[in-house]
Amino acid sequence: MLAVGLRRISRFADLPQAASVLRSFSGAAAMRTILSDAAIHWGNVAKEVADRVVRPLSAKYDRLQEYPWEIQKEISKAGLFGVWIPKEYGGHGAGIVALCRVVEELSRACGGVGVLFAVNALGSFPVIIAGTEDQKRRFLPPIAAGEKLIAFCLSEKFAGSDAGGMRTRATREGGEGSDWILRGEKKWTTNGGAADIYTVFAVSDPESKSRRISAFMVEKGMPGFSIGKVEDKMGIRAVPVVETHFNGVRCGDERLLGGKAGMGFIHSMQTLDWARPGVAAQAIGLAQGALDFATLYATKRQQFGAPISSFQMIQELLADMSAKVDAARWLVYAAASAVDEGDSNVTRMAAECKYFATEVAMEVTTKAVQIFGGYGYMRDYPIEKYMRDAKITQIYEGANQIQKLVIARNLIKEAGALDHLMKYIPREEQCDYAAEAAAAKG
Ligand code: COS
Repeated sequence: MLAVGLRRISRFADLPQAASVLRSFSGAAAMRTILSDAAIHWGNVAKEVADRVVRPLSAKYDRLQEYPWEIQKEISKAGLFGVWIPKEYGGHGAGIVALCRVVEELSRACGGVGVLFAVNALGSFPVIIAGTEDQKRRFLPPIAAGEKLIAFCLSEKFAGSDAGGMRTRATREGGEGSDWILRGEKKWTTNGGAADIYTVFAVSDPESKSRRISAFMVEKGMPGFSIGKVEDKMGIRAVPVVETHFNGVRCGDERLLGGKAGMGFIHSMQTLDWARPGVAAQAIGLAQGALDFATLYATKRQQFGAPISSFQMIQELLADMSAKVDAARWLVYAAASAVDEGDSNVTRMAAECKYFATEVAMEVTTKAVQIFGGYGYMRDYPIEKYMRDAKITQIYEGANQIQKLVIARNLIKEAGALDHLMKYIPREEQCDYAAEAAAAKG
């Protein structure tokens, strides 16, 4: 199934404008062969914005913990908010691999900005996946143009990994056919406050086992909607993470995602399948960014009369970091491509790349701090921020323990395809003398 994805991305083999950005990766030539034209183009645009605007402002917004509107405007001006949105709704229709390239390049300069961007994909995926035509026409074009930002409201204080355990309710209080009234609160709404649109999941049928949840499109300014606690975070400090409150928010059926109640949980899971490669891309951007600094620093830092890059223990660290970043990167592109192709094993691949790349990011950014030694621990050096930003990637959009559960569940589901191998596994038979004796006795 992965083969389908790889075939698709290799269609774009002839890429004259293949970019300077790719030169900075090992495997640049392979990337030119494998990535689509669009993915290369948008990755380059993102790299230019990241180097010109994001990197110089990264420490400032990390300290301030404020939304960096000056960066958002540049990302918007560059057309990046339209990358994943289909052309018919104002976007570039460049797909998930291109989205991942953008997230990777932004995150290489600042993990907070990487998610500030990527969270708009997370919020808008439910509309792309399941929205009615009217909802797509209404909500997607302003997001693609960077005029409106969107957030995704799934988690709650008591429903994190157990997303289905949410308590926010959507009730037709006036009976069948009346408007829905949303009551409840959501936790860890990334982009909350900055965003204009909120994709909100709520229990619409508490009696149902599998069709309990529906999604609603809520907008800033609607009566009953408010922002609660604004979190003070370890990392990704450029983007707000808040509690969102829904105290009697009235939604007509035109705000019910897809116009049909009960499909919300399934749509949230499909959304996460599409979005997890984006978190993984944030992770590889962070890992690559930290590796860039660690490599440079190792060649400049002198100890015992020589650059520390000449010491084998430092080389061992760098080699390990480099190999893992490359392995993670190709897995992310493969998973993103599987989403673009609608491959049937998308759920497993998305979880695998999210799990693997984010573990790599944590390891690589921690090792980068080690290479910087005492300086690496200090906030006026750029490296400790990578480690702080990396930590959240192991947690959000499904903790890595959940990713492993999803991987194993799906692997087991796919086991039927391996039945033809059964003939190579010896069949053991055990003599049952007791049964034989009983039968002989008659
Ligand atoms: N695509 C489509 N449908 C899916 C799906 C997917 N990837 N995963 C599950 N479903 C469907 C199932 O088929 C099932 O449908 P039916 O009821 O029609 O049979 C339904 O959803 C429930 O699935 P399941 O029984 O697997 O749900 P669980 O409650 O066991 O939860 C996990 C599954 C744990 C995987 C899910 O709750 C999860 O991903 N949690 C993490 C949430 C998360 O990532 N939060 C972060 C939010 S963004 S910051």
